[in-house]
Amino acid sequence: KIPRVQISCLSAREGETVLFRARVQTSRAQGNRMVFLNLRQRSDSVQALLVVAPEKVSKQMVKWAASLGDESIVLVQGIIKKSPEPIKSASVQDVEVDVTQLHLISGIDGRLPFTLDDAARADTDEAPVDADGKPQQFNRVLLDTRLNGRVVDLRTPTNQAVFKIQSAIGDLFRQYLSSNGFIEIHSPKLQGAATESGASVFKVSYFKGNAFLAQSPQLAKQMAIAADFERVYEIGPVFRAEDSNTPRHLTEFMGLDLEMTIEEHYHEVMELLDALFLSIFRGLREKYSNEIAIVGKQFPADEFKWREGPEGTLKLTFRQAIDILVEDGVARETLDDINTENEKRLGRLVKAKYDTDYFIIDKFPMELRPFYTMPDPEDPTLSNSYDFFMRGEEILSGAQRIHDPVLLAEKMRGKGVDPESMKGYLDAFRMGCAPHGGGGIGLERVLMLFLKLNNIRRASMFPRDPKRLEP
Ligand code: ATP
Ligand code: AMO
Repeated sequence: KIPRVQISCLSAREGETVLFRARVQTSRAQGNRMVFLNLRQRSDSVQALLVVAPEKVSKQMVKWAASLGDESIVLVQGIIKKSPEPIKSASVQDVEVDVTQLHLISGIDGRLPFTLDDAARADTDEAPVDADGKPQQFNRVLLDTRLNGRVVDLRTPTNQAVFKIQSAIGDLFRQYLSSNGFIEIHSPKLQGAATESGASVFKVSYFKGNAFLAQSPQLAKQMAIAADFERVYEIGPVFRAEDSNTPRHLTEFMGLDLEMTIEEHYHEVMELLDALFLSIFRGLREKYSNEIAIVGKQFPADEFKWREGPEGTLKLTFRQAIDILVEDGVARETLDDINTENEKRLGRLVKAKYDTDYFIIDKFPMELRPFYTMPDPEDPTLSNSYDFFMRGEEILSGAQRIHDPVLLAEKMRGKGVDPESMKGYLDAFRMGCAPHGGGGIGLERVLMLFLKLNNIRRASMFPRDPKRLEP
């Protein structure tokens, strides 16, 4: 029986006859007796050739192989031979396949939206030049075109690596939390009312009435604490009906949320979230350096930096952050809140001064935070809340929560929320609930900023934004 193998293992198979399935990246005829095929499995490829030979490969077969559409899938049987020339690329095998049989498994119906070669270049790339410095035929593929033909775009080595890293972030999140006593929960995405003050909701019809898509698992994760689960997390979709056409907003994103009880101080939660991020960053650096390097070729980025060791992660209070901006010339009167532009500016200032792409801002003014946020007992204009940043953009928002139902109802009214409309949630606290806090992370933001992809759509396999519901 002929062994079925992976292209990535072909180098070790010299002299053997093997069988494998692959995509035809390109096929190129040389005369009418020979055809070169470039075969690919995900990010690995190998050169194969078909040569007319008695009782093996017919002339018709060579002609047919030369006509195979790029990206069709074939089953190949062949003998592994030493490559005639040394191969430079790590993803290209340094052997050649002498094809003895070829079967079409899945053909191409119509035209590809763009070639994989074109998609493998940055959308901003200049046309590549050949050995004589002459610009080569090259079509720049814009982001929108890529997203329309997303399935083909996702086949590039860069995107294969991006989504391996996305999966790794979820794995590392889960591993860290489950080894620290958290359990995973699954909260409903269909809701009778809003779940997050501030963000707008999508309304869907629900039998004879309406329902809303959850804007965060906020209420459910707090109620799980009231139900004595003590440490919970969720990885699930979050829906935001905000008409934000920016490089960092989606209308549906993947939320990595957690909630936990507090023993003495809300900084227990902040410290745990910080340790969680460090374990994600370390895990990526240790196990995914190849993938990070592949992405870096298409999206050049300075390596993501964070602080290790005794000094630890940089933690600023909101006031200190404002002072840094004021010192740099931003007018204090404009700094009631830190807008996106100032957020990025702060990121650059922090990087220059502290050499880190990752930091925390603590103690936000109460008026900037949702109703469920715990005021600072020492200064009620401030709150026990924090945001985390990567490369000067927010990736996490979190806080200690109010667990006293009277104060909670008062804060709801203050933000224009009718406590009656959230009775089930308020009741959870009327029946006793331990002090607690948590945070919510946007998975696509972490991925985008770690790899510096510059647009959140590149960090989502099939992104949803105000203008896109397809594919
Ligand atoms: P959070 O919801 O916790 O604040 P976020 O990062 O999504 O997280 P938003 O308040 O939605 O924050 O927006 C943050 C920044 O993004 C704001 O400073 C706002 O000016 C900017 N922003 C939001 N929507 C748009 C938009 N459509 N165009 C330009 N900027 C926007
Ligand atoms: P917040 O609304 O700040 O907080 O959301 C938490 C994190 O989710 C990400 N995020 C987004 N990602 C993509 N597109 C969007 N439109 C978008 N909006 C937010 C960001 C943000 O930091 N309930 C609180 C969390 C908590 O307190 O536990 C909440 O939802 O990375």
